[in-house]
Amino acid sequence: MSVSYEIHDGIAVLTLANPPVNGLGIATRRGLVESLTQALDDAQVRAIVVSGGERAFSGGADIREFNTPQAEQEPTLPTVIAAFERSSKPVVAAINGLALGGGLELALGTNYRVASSRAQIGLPEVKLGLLPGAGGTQRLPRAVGLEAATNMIVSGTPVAASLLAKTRLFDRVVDGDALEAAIALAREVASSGAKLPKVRDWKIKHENAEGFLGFARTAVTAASVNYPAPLKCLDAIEAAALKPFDQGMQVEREAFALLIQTPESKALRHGFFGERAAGKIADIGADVPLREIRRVGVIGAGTMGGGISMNFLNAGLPVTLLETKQDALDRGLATIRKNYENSAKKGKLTAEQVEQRLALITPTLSYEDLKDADLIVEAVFEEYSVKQAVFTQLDAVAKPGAILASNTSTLDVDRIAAFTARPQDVLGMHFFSPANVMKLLEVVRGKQTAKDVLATVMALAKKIGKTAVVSGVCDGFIGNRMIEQYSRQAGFLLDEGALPQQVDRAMEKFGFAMGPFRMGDLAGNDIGWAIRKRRALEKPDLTYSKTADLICELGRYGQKTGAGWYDYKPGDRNAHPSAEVNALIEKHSADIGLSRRAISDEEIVERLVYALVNEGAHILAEGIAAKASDIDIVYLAGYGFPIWRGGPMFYADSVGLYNVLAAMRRYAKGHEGKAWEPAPLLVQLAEAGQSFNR
Ligand code: T1G
Repeated sequence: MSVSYEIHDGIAVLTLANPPVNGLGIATRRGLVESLTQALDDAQVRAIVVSGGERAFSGGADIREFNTPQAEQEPTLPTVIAAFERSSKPVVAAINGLALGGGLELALGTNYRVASSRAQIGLPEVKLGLLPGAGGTQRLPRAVGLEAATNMIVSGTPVAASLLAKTRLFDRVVDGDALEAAIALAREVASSGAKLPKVRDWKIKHENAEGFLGFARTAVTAASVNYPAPLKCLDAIEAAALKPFDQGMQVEREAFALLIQTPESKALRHGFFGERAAGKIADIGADVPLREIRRVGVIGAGTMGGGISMNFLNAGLPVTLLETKQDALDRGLATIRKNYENSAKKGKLTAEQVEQRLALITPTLSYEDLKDADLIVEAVFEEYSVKQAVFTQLDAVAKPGAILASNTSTLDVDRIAAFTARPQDVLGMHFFSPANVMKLLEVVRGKQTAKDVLATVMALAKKIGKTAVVSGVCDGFIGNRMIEQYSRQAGFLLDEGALPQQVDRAMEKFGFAMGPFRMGDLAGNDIGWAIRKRRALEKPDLTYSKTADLICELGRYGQKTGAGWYDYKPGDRNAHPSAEVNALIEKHSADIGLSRRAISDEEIVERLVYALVNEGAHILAEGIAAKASDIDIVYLAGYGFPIWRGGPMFYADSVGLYNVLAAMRRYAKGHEGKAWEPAPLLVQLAEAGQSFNR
């Protein structure tokens, strides 16, 4: 039953019951209309209350239905809302928890609204590449005013009901449960005989609507270059301000029909569900008990250890921070303090909160102080000998059942686990620098990692605000293993005729936050240099452009040395093309007998992105990633892949795997063509006309 029906002394209470968020799928929409009809036909019913229960009024339309026949199946949401709006009996919405998207639109179709003060109120459709498609763009401006509605709709950011208490949107805003107050209001209005208010009849009062909308359009145009939805939101809001209601509804309906078919919206919805699906592990059900994490130990107070510690401190978890030397420990603590004080300067934290978080740290030089920790994360030097020393000591002092995690980004977690007598308690937690900022966390599942250990860390990741993706054990896990192929192609393109600024510009135009060479200069080119040296011993046939080594031999490690692929000026982080590096690249092409050629941006983008896709296909086939959307989430959350393109695997699906494979086969005939050996899974799917994200 998706809508329950009860009578409380003449007041019909319709309660949405479609957990977890009362999504307004077809069954719920039908249930609403049937319950409304029942209440209208029941002579003893004097007024009607629509409730969602305590947790959520409604999280909106059921996004899973979009681009399927159910989404258009009557009663559609506009039909449901129109039915409530023409009700002959007063209808009061009781809003607890949240009213988002279609949920808020449903409430806007009732006569009265009562909200709990902390309820989250919003129209987040724009974050899915859509606009409110059930009257939200027409009713919300009438209820909260043109400017507030424009901000809410174009940003998609919800606000607490208490902030809207003085607007016409709510007739009552109460602390605690809104249902009782809604039933009381229903009794009042039932006996008042007053004309039933309808939001659609209200006027939008603004002294200069056209001026405001013109200003908003300029701002939104600049901010939404790759996203069609925000400007469509403005078109509909403008119609609300300047046209009769029904004409405005038509503008909204046409815009919605267009946006729901856009690749951007499909990509954003893929990201929405992909992020949630990443937390679901096929062989670990909700019945797996979680270990309690009350106290965390972090080993290493360097950049990573400090950032990792802050994640737990921010979630209120005490951290015992261990270093080997007092000065290193002091430096680490000072850096954590500086980071928090910077946040306080930006108003993100109060001075008191800074002290509260710092007070949760127990600095120490002794492993003994880790004996009560429920989880210990090491962020020490990337050498097996160092890891072995750490895990041997942890094995001796950590309490039974403590989870032992390595922040390693390249080493074998199974080999690390074997340094202990408790491999079932060991896994990888690969944070990305800066660890207190980057959302992505690769959770590396060792062969012997226990199910409850993995489930506990995945739940903890959500608690500390990370987007966690499970990776199997391989060199580079998911993200770095793929970025290595991406970087190889970037280097080959330099040998063949491109320059760093052209490659970066092409990739940033495609939508990457930062091209490969600017990224190298930021992260430090010496990191890749060290990996290539190691790789040369392990995989001598894995070729790279020598240019990256040549600039490192010149000490051009990047921003940290004032020069890398680009030149930098003191105090200026802007990357300036370097005549010296460009000359070195051009000379190198000659040295290897390559005559440079003009390379199109399209080729640059195809080669770098398809290099990711091909390695992703291997990762998928090997089971390192359980599903293609996990790979997409790694790239959306951790590598600056453009959100509106849905991630490398989703993007390849949207191009068509047939076309991806054809392009790869073209590149296989060129310089270093053996790098384009297609992954068998890619070939198999392309030939079957299938996609990665089934
Ligand atoms: N449709 C379908 N499933 C949804 C959903 C939705 N609207 N919202 C959440 N879920 C699923 C989610 O995938 C997860 O599933 C579970 O519910 C719990 O979600 C016509 C067109 C509501 C703030 O954009 O922001 O209305 O993984 O893990 O952290 O104008 O979900 O358990 O299988 O996120 O407590 C507009 C989207 C829709 C809100 C709750 N509404 N949802 O957060 O739980 S379009 C939205 C959220 C629309 C109309 C338009 C959050 C939440 P599973 P969760 P949470």
